[in-house]
Amino acid sequence: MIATLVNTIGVLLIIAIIWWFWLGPRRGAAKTVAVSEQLQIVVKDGVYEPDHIRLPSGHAATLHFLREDPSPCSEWVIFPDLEISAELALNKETTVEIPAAKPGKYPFSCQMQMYRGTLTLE
Ligand SMILES: [Cu+2]
Repeated sequence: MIATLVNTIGVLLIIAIIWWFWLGPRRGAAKTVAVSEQLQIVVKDGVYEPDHIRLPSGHAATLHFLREDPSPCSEWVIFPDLEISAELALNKETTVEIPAAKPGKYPFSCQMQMYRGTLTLE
């Protein structure tokens, strides 16, 4: 009886964790940000802020990541489709060069995909 209860709680906990990190409502601002010379992305509390970035395609750009989250989870930012990964310094701005690329959606994330964002080139 107790074992069943413990198992049930364990399963519910796992579902809650999965929901929170992968399936739940996006906690990041879903706003789209226009291109600016100095676009800063703050890495904090499980989200990139902003997490949707729009840039003109065919132009190289520089993103400025400010990581305020000390957890190792947030240490790397990865753009798999652009073959970019960058180690983010804590409480310091790290610049990430985005090469000129074709229009499209380029997701980016930390290495465990808990932090997630989308770069749209258009
Ligand atoms: Cu992570």
